[in-house]
Amino acid sequence: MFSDKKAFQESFKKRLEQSYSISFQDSTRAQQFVTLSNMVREHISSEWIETNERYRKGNKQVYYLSIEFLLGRLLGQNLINLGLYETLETWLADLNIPLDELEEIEPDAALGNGGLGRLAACFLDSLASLNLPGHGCGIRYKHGLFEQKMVDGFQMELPENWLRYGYVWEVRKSDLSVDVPFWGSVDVIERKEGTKFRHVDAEYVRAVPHDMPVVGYGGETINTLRLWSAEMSTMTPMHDVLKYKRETEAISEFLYPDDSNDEGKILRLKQQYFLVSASIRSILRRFLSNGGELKELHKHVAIHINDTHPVLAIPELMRLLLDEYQLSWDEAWHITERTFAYTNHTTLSEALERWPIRIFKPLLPRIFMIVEEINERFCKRLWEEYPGEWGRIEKMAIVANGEVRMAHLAIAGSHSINGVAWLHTEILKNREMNDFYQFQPEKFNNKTNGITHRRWLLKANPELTSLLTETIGDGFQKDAAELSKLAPYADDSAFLQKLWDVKTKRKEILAKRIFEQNGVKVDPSSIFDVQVKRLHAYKRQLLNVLHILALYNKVKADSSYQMAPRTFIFGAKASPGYFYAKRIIKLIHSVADLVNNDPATKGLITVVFMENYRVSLAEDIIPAADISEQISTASKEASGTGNMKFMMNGAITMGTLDGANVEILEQTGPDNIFIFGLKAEEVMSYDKEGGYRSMDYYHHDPLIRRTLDQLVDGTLDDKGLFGVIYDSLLGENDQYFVLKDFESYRKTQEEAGRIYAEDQARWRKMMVNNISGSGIFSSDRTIKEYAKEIWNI
Ligand code: 26Y
Repeated sequence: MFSDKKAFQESFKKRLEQSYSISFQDSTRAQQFVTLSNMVREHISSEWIETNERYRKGNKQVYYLSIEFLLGRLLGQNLINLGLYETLETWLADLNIPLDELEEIEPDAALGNGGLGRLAACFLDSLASLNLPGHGCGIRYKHGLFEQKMVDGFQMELPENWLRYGYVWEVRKSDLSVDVPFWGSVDVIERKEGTKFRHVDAEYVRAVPHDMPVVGYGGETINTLRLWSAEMSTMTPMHDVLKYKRETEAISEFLYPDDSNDEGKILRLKQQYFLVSASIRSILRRFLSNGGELKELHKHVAIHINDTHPVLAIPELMRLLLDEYQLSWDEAWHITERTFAYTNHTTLSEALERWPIRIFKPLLPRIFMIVEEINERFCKRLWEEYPGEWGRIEKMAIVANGEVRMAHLAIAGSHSINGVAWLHTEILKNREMNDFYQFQPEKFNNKTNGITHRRWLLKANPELTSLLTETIGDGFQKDAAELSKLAPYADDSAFLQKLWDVKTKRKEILAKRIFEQNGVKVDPSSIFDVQVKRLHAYKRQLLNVLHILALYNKVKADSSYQMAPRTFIFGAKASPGYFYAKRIIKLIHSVADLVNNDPATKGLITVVFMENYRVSLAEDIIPAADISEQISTASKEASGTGNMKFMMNGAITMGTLDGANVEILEQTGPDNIFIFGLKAEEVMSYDKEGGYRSMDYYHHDPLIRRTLDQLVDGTLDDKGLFGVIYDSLLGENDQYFVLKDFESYRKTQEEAGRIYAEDQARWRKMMVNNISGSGIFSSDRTIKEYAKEIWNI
């Protein structure tokens, strides 16, 4: 289909006309997009079948269970991975169809919030590209992450609707549906062979799989992402059918609905069990139909749980092995513990999941029984290890104080527990999970995150990709480690100039988009200083915006103050119920209004907030960045992955020694990164011992004082909107050390600006050293480590 230009063009036109009963001349870009995508999907179908056949022959399979997959758009990436992009671009151009316009039609598949979901998507790409048998299991939310609309500087959330025109990349497989039980009770039957359990009066929800192809680089391997959709089951007798329909379909309606009340909590827990019950049963079905022996399951199947959200997979597998396949507890546990591995993505206590028993038990009665049994046996082992140490055992228990602790269940039921960056894993081992580490140190390991260079370099930045290819050959496209070949070019002025031209080109493209979206003119020769990520207090967008305000004050107070012109670019969604985060978004807008409209700073400082940050927007922003803001309070960001994407695109990190920044520094060396602020040890020591008084910084630093006063003195608004922010810094002692790190940040920013303006040769060299050192952050490296050290594939 894609081997001959004439044949392709004919077939494309014909299919277009047949599908839409419209002449080719009159067809829309959307119709062209759908037609092309369908052709691509059909093109890969034989490889998809072959991949599955290959897997049937007995090699070990990995299943990556995740409540989020933040895929973004697929057409362009699939074409790149199939090696068809450039060909089709020219063939379509012949028909007067710009391929990039077709790509723009595709809605982002935004089935995720941020880092954790995007990591899952990068991992799928790496698994397929390394020809490894790894598949995703997730939920087909009808509405992905909300769309952010800015109204007067306030975030509004609109429902996202990625399925509105149908979705070209999925295949519905109704015949592989599974019925998932909720509520009801458990019947205990005593038999000679032992006790048996059965669900009684359960309400069933039908899980219908929708399979998506995951196209590996080179097109040899097409893995599967199976997303489950919730529908009415024919196993549930009809009572109040409307209510049943509503409650059933609600399960796959939205990504993470509000969980601030019990009703929302039940829905979240339903989603989690729905995902794992359907996935585990489909995994077992496939394993058994290929002639697998259950007692050998762990030798043929590895199941990875992405944070604790899918942790009920552990008791669900136990349930199936015990109740449906009549294994003994010890046999079942032996298999289960060897099958599962768990990744932790955060140390923030508010993100550690705990479910009240009063919610858990009635919804999942049999699962609760099993969790209690797991807990009892776990505590008994602890008792043998630590006789008499009640306090320790209670701290480590899985069920305690009326709650089920999901992280403890994950640790008990997995053979591997990993953090996502060196520092994060150290903190898990030595603090957050220290009791468990002491008990079973061999389970703990680190797997530093990565990103797929196929999306974040080849796809997002074709200009840089071409330049690299002409400079070091195309080997890096397959193997990102070859980016290190660029190192010698750090002193090659001809190359440095070309690199600069590429960056400028990408800044011009972004500037155009900013003008279209925000109506703000930004200067591509200014420093593009970028912070894009979810909005959260610990990520400290506040430090960034206060620094901008302070800089503005400095320029206003001293007209001789020299600075390189800067454009500060933000992108961030705040969780709908997170009031403080939303107020910071408003603050960014208010500062932008003040600064962008003051003739005194015109052309020097520009502030832009780009609405609706998402994967496809990131692909435009990241290649254009000069500075990458990674300024979380040390010890709070598990890894970060945006930091890696920026580095690979030649932006210089402005960061704390947090998450993977520590390892980025290791790669670049201290001369190619801007590090500032408290170290993790210092933060943790303040957290524990106290000794920090934010008020002192207000009193002793006139610039801080002047800047903070503006939050409440009417400079930015006259309705007291920013009192909460002012109070968090001074009244509540600045939990995230914004003021403590302020001066260090300001100085480091000044240094960055100075180098950019006065020592451009040095800056360009830094860019090269970042790109050449970024290969290790390819998710291919990460996935190889998982494959070898955790999954044993
Ligand atoms: C349970 C609920 C409150 C919850 C919802 C979403 C808890 C956690 C999350 C998402 C967490 C997340 O995205 N964590 C990020 O994971 C990335 C991939 O490992 C890390 O790079 C990043 O530092 C971390 O914040």
